[in-house]
Amino acid sequence: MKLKIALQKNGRLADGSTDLLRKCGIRFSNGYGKLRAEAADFPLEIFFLRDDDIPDYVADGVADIGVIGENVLAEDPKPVDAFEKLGFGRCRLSLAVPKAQPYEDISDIAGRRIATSYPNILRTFLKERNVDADIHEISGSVEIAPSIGLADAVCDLVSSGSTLFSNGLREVETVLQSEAVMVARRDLGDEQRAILEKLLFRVRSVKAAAQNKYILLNAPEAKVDEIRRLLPGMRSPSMVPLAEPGWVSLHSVVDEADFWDVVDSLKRAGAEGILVLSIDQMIR
Ligand code: PRT
Ligand code: ZN
Repeated sequence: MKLKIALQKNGRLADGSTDLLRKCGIRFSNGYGKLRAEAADFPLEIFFLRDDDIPDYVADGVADIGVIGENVLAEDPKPVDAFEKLGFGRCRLSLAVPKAQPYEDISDIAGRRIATSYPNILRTFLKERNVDADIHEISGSVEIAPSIGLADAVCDLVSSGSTLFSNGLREVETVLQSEAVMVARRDLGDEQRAILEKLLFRVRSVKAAAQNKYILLNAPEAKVDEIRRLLPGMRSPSMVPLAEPGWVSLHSVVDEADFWDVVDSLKRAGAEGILVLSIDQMIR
């Protein structure tokens, strides 16, 4: 018995998805043009598909689980369970208008033509704000619609913002935040569920590791109490005596989000020789 997972073949979620499996210790080959692979050391069969097709494949049970952008499901809901955010493929669906066009608030969009590939999400967003606008659904290159006279505004996915910027557009509203999410079919059998639990345990260890750094530092014994208070650690920091009398080395784990602040306070408290390392997996 194998668990079948559907991943995007090419595109913005492809590398994140295969990297995640590899960090989970799952090896497989996904050479050019390959549509199917079997993992060498985990009961997993991998399908490489277009992202838009993945929700249907999972809903129909052709695949048991899949990785897609939350935006895809929000636009076109399917009977699948989205159960685990994966921390990559982050983007937002935003409204943008030409730079020179005045914009105070959403009421300025009323009566305008908005080009988008996300008509359902946009319609709901506008309705909730009692704004009536003309939604033009187009399937690609949404950002050029205003400059060719097709629309007065766009509603499109944004990550760095450089596409909007180079098309003379400015972001004025965030309609939806999105990231890659794992989805599953609703009628998974017990055996598949057991494999999924095993996979999820690894996925969560990889995610936790990405959110943390391993930190090592040297400190005079007299400063240890003060420095310990700055280091949360999983339980408490490890402490190893240095060859030089009166000095110790402290090891701990810090949150990736504020490790620069922690490093600054550690230096002020007398820490020296600070090393910060990435963590591959973190088992809680
Ligand atoms: O062939 P297939 O159908 O599988 O791929 P696709 O072309 O439909 O999808 P793809 O690979 O473009 O996007 C897949 C998923 O990646 C999306 O559904 C989102 O969940 C996620 N994602 C994350 C993004 C972006 N970031 C993103 N930046 N999807 C699209 N973009 C577009 C954006 O609209 C802009 O046009 O990328 C362009 C560059 O963005 P900036 O802001 O960095 O300039
Ligand atoms: Zn697609």
